[in-house]
Amino acid sequence: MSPTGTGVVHLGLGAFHRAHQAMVFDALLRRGDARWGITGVGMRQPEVVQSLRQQQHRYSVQVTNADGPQWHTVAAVQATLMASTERRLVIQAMAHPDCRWITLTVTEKAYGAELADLLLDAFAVRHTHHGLGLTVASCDNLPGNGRLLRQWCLQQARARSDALTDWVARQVRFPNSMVDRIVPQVSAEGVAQAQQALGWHDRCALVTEPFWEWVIEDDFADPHDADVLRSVGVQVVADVQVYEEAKLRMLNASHSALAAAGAVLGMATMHAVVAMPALRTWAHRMMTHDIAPHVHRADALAYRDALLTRFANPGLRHLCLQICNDSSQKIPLRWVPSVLAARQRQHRATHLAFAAAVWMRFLQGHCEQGLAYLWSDAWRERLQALAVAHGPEPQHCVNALLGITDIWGPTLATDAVWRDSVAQALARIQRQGLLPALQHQLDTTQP
Ligand code: CS2
Repeated sequence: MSPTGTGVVHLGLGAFHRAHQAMVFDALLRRGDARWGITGVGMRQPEVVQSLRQQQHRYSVQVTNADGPQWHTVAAVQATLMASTERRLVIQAMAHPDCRWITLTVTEKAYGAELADLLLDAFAVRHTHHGLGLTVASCDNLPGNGRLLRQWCLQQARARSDALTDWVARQVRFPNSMVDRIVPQVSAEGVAQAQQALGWHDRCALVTEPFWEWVIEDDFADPHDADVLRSVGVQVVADVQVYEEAKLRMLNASHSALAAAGAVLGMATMHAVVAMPALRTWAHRMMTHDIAPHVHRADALAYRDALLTRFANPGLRHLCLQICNDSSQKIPLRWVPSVLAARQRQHRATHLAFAAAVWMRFLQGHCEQGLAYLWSDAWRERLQALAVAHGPEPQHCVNALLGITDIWGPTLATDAVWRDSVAQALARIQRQGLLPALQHQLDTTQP
């Protein structure tokens, strides 16, 4: 199959893309608009690309809710490539005149010169061969994701030539966007359910929730795309900042806090964690008192309630350890802005301080029953070594870990109120266990 000639090239072929944007583009293709077929590019893990190729790129998505599952077969992915071994073909696909959109879900940590260089190799071919502009939509959980990617691309372009820099600045649009849908990694259980329901062995079968949201800035190479996307439920808006801020600081922040607590308690899934009243109440109060007052989304409290209901979806089996992956990259975006906003107003942010303490306990790498767990994070070894070395001395542990300015920024390590709140919470967690420490926290804070 030709790897070129699809309207969309997507970088980062994880579960999220396949149960989110790929389904949006699938809806457009079903209406007969052939421009939205996808060449899906795996960035690192070849397994998903190999599996998709074996099943002619079709896969099923189970949308699970209280009334039982609904099954969808997605046919939008029409070709696949591996960036690590087929770079030339990836560039060819992105440079092809039929390619109108590049979408990205490459995770927070991938934003940098290497990613920009890959895009620029394709932009350079476009610039010299046909000059057709395109839309590059970053869909990663980063504030100002499109703007950030544009900055990286322009910076790398300047090192190449003024003409290319001008072309990128004029012809490539980088809308900011906020994407939301809970999509756990493929699991053996999901694959077995698909086999039972659909009668074929779909090794790429996914499970997701009914809710999905894609809010994207109205800034496209082809301005008609705004109405096309709206027609299938995408929200095209002048400014995504309010949505993206609430999503990162409420959904992702409470997700990370609950997931770390779940791991420490030896619980596997998010659904089990929010089924525990104390943990649910903690997340509720964290959002009510420490986060919502500093976000600009008008319906922040209704949003909070909807999030807790979504986390409780029993069909999702979203693993706590999956959410704990890359926490060193996530915390600066998910927790720190709320802590800073709260501290600026002399608010203690006790529930976020408790979250920071839970994360420090999480870093020790074993649950309260003594079983070791593993998670992936470029800084895991360094963080775990610090957490273990200072384990018996909570105050030292907090000083060492809060001192990492790449995570917490320059001011929090010297904020005595914040530091003491975290240290007190960590000391209590270590002395009494997480749930008794949390109960104490709930008994001594405002409902
Ligand atoms: C989660 C997100 O894994 C994580 O860190 O918080 O993937 C979350 O499920 C999505 O952002 C929901 O849209």
